[in-house]
Order: sequence, then C-alpha cells, then structure tokens
Amino acid sequence: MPDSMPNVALNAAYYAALGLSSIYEKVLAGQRLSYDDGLTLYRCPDPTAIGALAHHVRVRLHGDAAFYVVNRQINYTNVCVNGCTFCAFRRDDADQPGAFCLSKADILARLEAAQQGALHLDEMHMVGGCHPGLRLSWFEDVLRSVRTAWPELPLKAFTPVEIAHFASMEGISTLEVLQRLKDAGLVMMPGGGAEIFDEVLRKEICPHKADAAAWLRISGEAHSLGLRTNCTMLYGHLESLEHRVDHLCRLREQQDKSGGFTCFIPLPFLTENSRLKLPEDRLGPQRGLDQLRTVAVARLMLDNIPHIKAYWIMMPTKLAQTALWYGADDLDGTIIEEHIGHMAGSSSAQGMTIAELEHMIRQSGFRPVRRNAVFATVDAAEEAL
Ligand code: V47
Repeated sequence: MPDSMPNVALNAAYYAALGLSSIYEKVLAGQRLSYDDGLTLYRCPDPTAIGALAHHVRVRLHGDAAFYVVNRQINYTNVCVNGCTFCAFRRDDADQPGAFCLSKADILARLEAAQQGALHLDEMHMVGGCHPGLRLSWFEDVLRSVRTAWPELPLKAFTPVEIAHFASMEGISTLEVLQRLKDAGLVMMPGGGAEIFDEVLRKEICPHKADAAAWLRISGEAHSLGLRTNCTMLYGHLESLEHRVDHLCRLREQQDKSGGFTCFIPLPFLTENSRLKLPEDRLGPQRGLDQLRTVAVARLMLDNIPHIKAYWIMMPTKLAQTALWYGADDLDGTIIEEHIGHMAGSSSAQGMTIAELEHMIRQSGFRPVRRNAVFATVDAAEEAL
C-alpha cells in the first residue's frame, strides 16, 4: 500500500472479534469472497470495518487516484413502453404532460453548447426510454452525425434494455443491433436497466423490461464485439440483502465469462414521484450508511470489475466524498443535465465544473484523475479507443 494512503484500521484482532477473520484473511490475500461472505459483510454491525477492508482493495487497485470525466448526459426521450413502477422519469405516451423526445438537431445543439463550455468533452452519455416510434436507423444516424462533428468524442450510449427494445422493434438479433451501433461509432454502453436480477422481484418492479438473463446476455454480446460496458444495481426498494448479494454474484459470474464490465454503479432508489411506495422502516437517515456499506460490499465482492462509482447525482455529494473511503474510486462527471434522478427527487446540482469536481476529490484526500468514457486517462485516451 502506498505511504500516501495508510490504512491503520486493519487490525486482525478487531476483525476476529467481529467474526470476520476468514473474510479478513481472504481480502488481504486477494482471494475471492463467497455469496455467504457477502451476506456476512452486509450484516456486520460495524460499517467502518467493512469500509476499511474495501478501502484496502481500492488502494491496491488505484492508489490515491479518484477518477472523473468531462461528460454531457443526454436523455433523448422519456417516453417508454416498459412502465417500470419505480421510475419517475418515464411517460407512457407522448401526449402525457412532461413527455419529451429530442430531435437530432436538439442533440447536436446540446453537444455543441457543451463543447464550447467545457472546451473538450471526453464522453457523450446518451440514454432514454424505450420509445415505440424511434427506429434503429435514427440512432445510427445520430451517432454518425455526432462522430462526424466530433470524431474524437467517445460515444457511450444505450443500456442492454434499449438494445433489447431496438432488436424487438426491428425483428433482428441483439448482436446485430450492437454490431450496427458499433459500426456507427458506439464504443461504450452505460450500465442502467440491471435493476435487481432476482426474477420474482424483477417481475414486481419492472415486469415488461428485458429480464435478467437477457440483460446479462446482451452485456456479454457487447463485450464479444469489443464494446465495453458498465453495470448497476438499483437498491433500497423492496429487495432483501440476499437479492443484493445474488445480484453482485451474477455480475461477477458474467464478468468471468466476458470480461468487458468497466465500472459498477450502485444506484440508491430515490422515492419521489414514484409509484413504488416503501414501508416507513425502509426510509430515513440510516439510508446513508446503507449506501456506504453497499459501495464497500460491491468493492469487496466484485473482484474482477476494476472501478466502483459513487454517482454524485443520486447520492448527496458529501456522501459521495465519503464513499471514496469506502471502496469507490470514481465520481462520474460534469454531466451538465440529468433527468432520471432529478425527476425522482434528487436534490443534487444538474452539473459540476471541472474545478468543483477536482476540489471535491482533493478535499476528500484523493488525487483527481481525468478519464474518458472507457476509463483511459485523458492523455492516453487516443490509444485506448
Ligand atoms: O436504469 C431509475 C435507475 C438508471 C430511479 O453507466 C433510478 O456510467 C434511483 O444507469 N431512483 C439510469 N435510480 C442511470 C444509470 C447510470 C447513471 C450514471 C452513470 C451510469 C454509467 C449509469 O437509473 C436506470 C435505473 O436503474 N433509476 N429510477 C429512481 N427513482
């Protein structure tokens, strides 16, 4: 461990007193944790003990670096056929109040404004609802137009759920959809739509969305084409700790097979404007500690996924800073405009400047490292794409 990031908290006797000796030894030896270990970590009464173990792994992987990206999010539409109960962003059809659908010109204008403001974007992050009228050729045209305007800009777009939707609209395979989008310039896919993999619960919260097997299969197909992708877990709703650990184990298993997941993003459920109502005992300030613990358990369980993101849009910025000490190494980026979290009650800003992100990282005791969409540091970006 570098001298700049000492970890004085790893006291073997203390872990023994918590009943965590075997997990402690596995983590220090770099060995894989089991499903039962994941549950034990979640049930341990002392979150700081879990955080210290996760920090040990995080420092082993990334030292004192904390990553951020100069990016522009674009949500192209919120019209969606899926009707997920938790989602405050979606509108069932284009006539509903608040429904929107951007044109290609709108998208290009947003990027143009961002390029002028930020001087140089290192990621376009574009996702949207599963719109019943937008064809694959429209998305290909948008990607090609963006690539023509900004050939160096890495294009990150479409979750496996959108890919499944495009395939069913076009009557072609998901692999073919991925190949066509790759040919149009796609290099990276965001990790949304994973929600929670447990089949019974998934049917309850998002019955019409691509199922767990499809989500994982499409991620694997993207990896087989050389696309890199992220992965997420939506938590803090109706799921149990067993569901969470099962979700992490399924991601780890997929990563063993296809190897293209770059970053895991735990997404704490935001409750406002959502049809999914939570019982009282699931709400309240203890959710902050649950978020830190989830970041830490993810860092410890996902031994084959390089990065863990504390997404500052969905968690308070002070908590995202603290998460850097609980296993997270990335904060996402400048963002500029975000709808999914904000329509669900996020009180964070819409965007941050480079100076604000770097300040936030330095204030937490870490070294800011600017990266692009595929996590290459910006100086080395061209080689990585
Ligand atoms: O797929 C929807 C989630 C996701 C709510 O890959 C909600 O780098 C909380 O995946 N409360 C979209 N979460 C966001 C996402 C993402 C964000 C930033 C970076 C990356 C990346 C991916 O947001 C959705 C869904 O899982 N979501 N509604 C809600 N009420």
